[in-house]
Amino acid sequence: MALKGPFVAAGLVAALLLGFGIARATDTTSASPAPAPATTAIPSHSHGGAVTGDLGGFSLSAGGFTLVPAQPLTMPAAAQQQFNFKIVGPDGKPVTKYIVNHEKNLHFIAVRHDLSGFQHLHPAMAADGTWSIPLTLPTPGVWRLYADFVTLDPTGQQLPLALAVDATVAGSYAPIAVPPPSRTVETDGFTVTLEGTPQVNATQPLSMRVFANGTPVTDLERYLGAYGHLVVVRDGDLGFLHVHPEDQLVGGAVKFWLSAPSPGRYRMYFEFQKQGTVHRAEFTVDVA
Ligand SMILES: [Cu+2]
Repeated sequence: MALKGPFVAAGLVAALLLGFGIARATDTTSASPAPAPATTAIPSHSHGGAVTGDLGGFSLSAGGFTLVPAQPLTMPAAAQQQFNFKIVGPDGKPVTKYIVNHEKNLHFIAVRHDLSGFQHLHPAMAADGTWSIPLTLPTPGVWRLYADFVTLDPTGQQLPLALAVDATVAGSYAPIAVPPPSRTVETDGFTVTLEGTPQVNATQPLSMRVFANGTPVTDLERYLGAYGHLVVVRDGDLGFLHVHPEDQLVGGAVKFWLSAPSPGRYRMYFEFQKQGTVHRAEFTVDVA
């Protein structure tokens, strides 16, 4: 496929073809995901791997665009501070034109380097292109801060990007081992199960089911336009991808389509909403 090996959501196929102009070559080894419904907004899915053909979130710059923090990258633990930054474009000017992607112009995600912490936030942009978010990093350690957005390249093509910067929180760092792989996760009184096994360079279904008291939850709500959001971070280099499921629930499950860029261990942060509250289930997945 044109996007070599990134995790890609099936709904992406149509969005990519229509929205990003990237053809998807035949992948004979993979299942054929159904095209996204025509009602899907374009582009409705971002994914950090679109530009390089692999995971994103490795560097301050990609595709001619650079994340420029406005303050030092050392922060106190558990203290809220305003985190400001700009995205500077190939013309040297702050970007102010973004394409709405899942109801937001920019998604801001923080992950501690040992993958033990996760936050998904939505900064506000001032007219001059300065993004601002009240940020509290709760524990010492190095945190990767991802800015996930879609903008326009100099030719006017939509360009999805995941730029990243590391911030250090002072204090005694106690790394937490990544939990072993499990197909069942308990969170906030829900049980979330994972079905499917990602493969390298072969698109496979990956479904999440949410249960409460052993009963399937049938009234999941859309959060930012989707029944689920999946942020995938690779253990070892924190390579990043933010993917979205099929537009509708499939047999009650939130169904993603994924292709792994490499063997290895991944942490998958699955967000879903019920009764107005967003919950998160975190899975460790080993790809052979
Ligand atoms: Cu999302």
